[in-house]
Amino acid sequence: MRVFSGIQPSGPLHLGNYLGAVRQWVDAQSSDAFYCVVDLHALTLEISPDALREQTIDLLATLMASGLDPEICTIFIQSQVSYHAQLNWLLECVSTYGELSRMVAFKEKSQRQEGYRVGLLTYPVLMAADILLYETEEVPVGDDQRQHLELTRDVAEKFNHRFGETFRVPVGTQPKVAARVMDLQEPTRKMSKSISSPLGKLNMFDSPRDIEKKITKAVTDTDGEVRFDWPKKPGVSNLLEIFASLSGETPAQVAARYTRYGELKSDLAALVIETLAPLKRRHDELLASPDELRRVAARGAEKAAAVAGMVYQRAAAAMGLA
Ligand code: ATP
Ligand code: LTN
Repeated sequence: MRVFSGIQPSGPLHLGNYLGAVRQWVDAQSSDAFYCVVDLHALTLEISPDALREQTIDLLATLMASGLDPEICTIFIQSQVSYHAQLNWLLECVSTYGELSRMVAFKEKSQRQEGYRVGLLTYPVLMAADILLYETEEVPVGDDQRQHLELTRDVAEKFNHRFGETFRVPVGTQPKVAARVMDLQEPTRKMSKSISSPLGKLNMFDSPRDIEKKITKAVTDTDGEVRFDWPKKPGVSNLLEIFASLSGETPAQVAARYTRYGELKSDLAALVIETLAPLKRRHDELLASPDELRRVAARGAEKAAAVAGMVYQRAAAAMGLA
């Protein structure tokens, strides 16, 4: 099964990124899996060149510390495989302004940036290029990426219809629990790197004290009953989903074991700390050898380019490029 997914080097990963995306990647890794640090996508954010460089290497270390093994799968950096930017242009010429301006992520993010740049609008086309270059069958992502995946499928189908069978049409996959981890302070909105407040997001490498503090302060409700019920009890349901995702139970099974919020929160904090501690140690070790991380990326880019080059040539020829 050909698997592809990508993640932006836009800052430290939070628990939503880990449970919604990265852990699925680890489960799906094989010689047919390609995972990409999408640094070109991160250029749509306000980010300094030094920060982008540092966060890109840090993200590589985070992915490997989470269990991705470059001996098993291919891990690479998007900008090191030039076909992504090249196919992006070809696909921009089959995508419409209308479909891109309907993307929810664009509508939200463009409201936050005054004089937003064109890259924010065309962002999902580059994402489609990422995916289609690898003849991808499955794209493991969190729930918030569903609409972008639909656009990728539409673009692929439109291209195939107009220029002949060129791209495989992929599907997105989400985990059964924790596909949409919510902000701990505003549990009706997703935990986000760029939008959540410091108390609202649990970073993978927060200190044990911070993890405890953030979970203790997580917003719940006043009826005091531990019950899994998203519409009525989003705060508690969010904690139950996170717990279940880490313990391998269902949220209802976890709920059945607790009567008080305090106990649920302190056990959840202990479980999060215990799960993440070895990953943090490994992350720090890996970061101590940045040259080795760069070698991993270079080898990954070479393997990725061999596949992407073939698909890019096919698309370019189909469109009539010489
Ligand atoms: P930003 O806020 O900067 O857009 P983000 O936190 O949404 O960042 P991304 O880098 O856009 O994170 O997403 C990386 C992966 O993590 C994607 O597959 C995305 O679906 C997933 N993901 C992001 N947030 C969550 C969340 N709260 N719950 C589950 N999965 C998530
Ligand atoms: N838009 C995605 C990141 C992303 C991606 C991809 C995910 C860029 N290219 C290709 C899957 C496949 C996001 O998480 N914000």
